[in-house]
Amino acid sequence: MASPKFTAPDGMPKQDQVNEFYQAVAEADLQPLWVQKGIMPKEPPLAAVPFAWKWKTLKELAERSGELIPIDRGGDRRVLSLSNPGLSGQPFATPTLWGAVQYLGPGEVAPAHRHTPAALRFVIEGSGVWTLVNGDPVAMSPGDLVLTPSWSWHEHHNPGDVPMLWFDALDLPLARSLDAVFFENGPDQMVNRAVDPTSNSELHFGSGAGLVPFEEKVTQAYSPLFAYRWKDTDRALANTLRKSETGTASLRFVDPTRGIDVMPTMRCSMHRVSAGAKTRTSRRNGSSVWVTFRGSAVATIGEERFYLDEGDMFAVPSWCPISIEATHDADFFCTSDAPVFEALGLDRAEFLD
Ligand code: 1HN
Repeated sequence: MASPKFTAPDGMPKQDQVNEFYQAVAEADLQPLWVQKGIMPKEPPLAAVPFAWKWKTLKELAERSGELIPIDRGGDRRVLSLSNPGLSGQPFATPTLWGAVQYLGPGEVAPAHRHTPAALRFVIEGSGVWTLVNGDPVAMSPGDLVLTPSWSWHEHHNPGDVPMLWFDALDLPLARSLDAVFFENGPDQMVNRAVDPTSNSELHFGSGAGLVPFEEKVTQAYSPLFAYRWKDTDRALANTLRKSETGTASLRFVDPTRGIDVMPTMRCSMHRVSAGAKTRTSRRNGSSVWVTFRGSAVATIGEERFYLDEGDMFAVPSWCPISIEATHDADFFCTSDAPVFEALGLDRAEFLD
């Protein structure tokens, strides 16, 4: 039936009226829902693929970048990003997470800047580096998790005589898809001070054993503790494993004052799998990036099997089943976008075995 306001020219065939209608809709920058395909798929259509990057390659290329590429203003960091082959050449490990290996040579400094995408480091190799987070010097050693939350000033210093290599993760792809990326350079004048390896953040919030400052209220969106030390993580994993019947232990890094994720966009966790043990097969929506910190294992992600050795990194896309079977006692660092899904009420997870 014709609408009261639009009368088709006398005798115009129906099909011509329909064609004219579609043309008018397009000219008005509108699109009818009924012709659109795939707008409400049964399950998320995935672009990112399960993928692993070998440490041998990451390390070799990071070292070569150290010899060939200076750290200058502009680039600011010597970083090789994990580029998921399913993401059309974008420098992202998953649709929401940036993952990378960063190399800082002896005597080098990565200059101060800040950005709204939140970042974290998980140290793989080296010693003697410290990073200045909002003026607080935080020492870095293998196995440590170090946070540089959204909009915090940060610069990295390597006054020692060995290079350091670490894993970087940022919520950059997420922030970018929200049009939320801002960036600012800091002063070129570097803070040059002898570093007490214990940051103020650790003195206040990192004593452990459930103790936090008596009256200090934390109101920011991220953890006031900027460093989670390997010796604490290792001890907590060992304690958990002692009472585990599965040969596996999984721990989450949290804000010590509130028990919530360390940052609002990235969950951080550490997983220990004893030689011969296997995790359950599970999946969740949202994606994650993993670092094999110690040992070796076979990970089954979706249909693919990945043979993992120390330093190998891998990406788990949304809704992809994953299980890990250790060939030697293995430890994994993992970061995911789970807090975002939970905050939005979009989280879904299940076990498949
Ligand atoms: C960044 O600031 C760092 O501060 C590392 O170490 C990786 C990737 C994209 C944008 C900024 C860092 C980064 C980054």
